[in-house]
Amino acid sequence: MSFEVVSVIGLGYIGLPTAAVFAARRKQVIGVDVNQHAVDTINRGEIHIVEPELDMLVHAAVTQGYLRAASTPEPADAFLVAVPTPFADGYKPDLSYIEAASRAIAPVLKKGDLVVLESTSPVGATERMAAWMAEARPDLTFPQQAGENSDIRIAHCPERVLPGHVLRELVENDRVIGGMTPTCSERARDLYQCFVRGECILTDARTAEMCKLTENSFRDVNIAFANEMSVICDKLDINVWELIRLANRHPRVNILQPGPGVGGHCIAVDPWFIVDSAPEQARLIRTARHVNDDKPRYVIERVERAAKRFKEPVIACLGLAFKANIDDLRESPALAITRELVERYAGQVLVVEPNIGTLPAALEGKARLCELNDALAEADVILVLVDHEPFKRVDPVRLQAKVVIDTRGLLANG
Ligand code: SAJ
Repeated sequence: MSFEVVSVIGLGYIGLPTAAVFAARRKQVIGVDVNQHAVDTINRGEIHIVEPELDMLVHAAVTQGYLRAASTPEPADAFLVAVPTPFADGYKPDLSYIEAASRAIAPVLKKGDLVVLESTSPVGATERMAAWMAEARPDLTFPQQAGENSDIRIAHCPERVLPGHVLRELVENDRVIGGMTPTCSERARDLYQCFVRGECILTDARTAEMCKLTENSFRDVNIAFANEMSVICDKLDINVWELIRLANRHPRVNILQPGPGVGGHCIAVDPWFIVDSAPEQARLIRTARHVNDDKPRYVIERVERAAKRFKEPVIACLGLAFKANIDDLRESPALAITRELVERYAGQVLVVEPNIGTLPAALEGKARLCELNDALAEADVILVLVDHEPFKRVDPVRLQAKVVIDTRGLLANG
């Protein structure tokens, strides 16, 4: 049975591009979001998030009649759940969005439907999603009750796309698909193969959940290693960037880059889901989180030490985004550091962020958003927080009389 109508629940950074890609393959797509503003924006053929080329794709999908947004679920042949999974107090995973989505989908489910959880989730979340739906629909059977004969097929297929490259990676990346039964996996593969050019690899739901958490934890642990090396090198007066370049000449060494901390909504969150599931065993993963979370404090202390030599130091923060060449400030260590600095150096902080037009509310009236040239001319301390392209072209002559604290190895890279 083919999938004529596909519904995507949650139209954020993952759900909207996924909905648009299905629509581009001429599926009838119903996008569902509780945010009425997002629904209205999409139905006008516009978008409410920033991702290269997404605006054109959504505009085409809506005007050609393949994509439509709604605020409550409607019947479909496949449902993809792409809602947030943040952590609550004590780094506990918060599954309330998945629960709400499951209960909202349940009334429109019919025999033969497929439900796929795409949200990054702790191990066991797919089974819980199935349980919530089964509770609401005792007239249908689910894999936990009827195995291969179930009316509803359920799988986990975590997204793995890199913000800024979502549309290319959605199509090209391999997908790990974990069904609650082998038939569930195969149904989900049939769905994804309509746009995925990478390989679709089948496994079970728990392994697929853990696979996504493992990928992001692997990256977090490796960034923590780089961050720890940078602190050790500062103490021993060694240029960490040169050190890493040299060590990476070894054929089996590939150290990542230190920075001001780890931002975004994935790498700094997902490892906690493993820690929560296995608190006694996940020692390295927990420590890596602490090492990375501690880096902003370390950067602030360095700035304070450097600023002491000036009576009224002017500090230029280069970059606010959570990584290079994007405008996304969410969970950004650069923003957290700048916020802290404006509290300590009121009226003396300049911000250069080429990807935004106005300062975020937390900095409004407390710092001045300015051009790179002006900041370089006025500041005593230059603090590089993000490796945006324009910062790489700064003439070293302009930095000669300045104190430079370069958390990304752009200017001090030598
Ligand atoms: N960072 C460093 N040093 C590095 C690499 C990154 O400090 O060498 C920092 C970045 O500056 C940023 C943070 O880490 O603050 C995260 O950036 P990122 O580029 O590593 O990852 P995200 O959060 O944009 O996307 C990740 C990706 N996961 C992996 O690469 C394993 C992406 O494929 C996932 O789909 C995404 O998380 C997600 O949604 O889970």
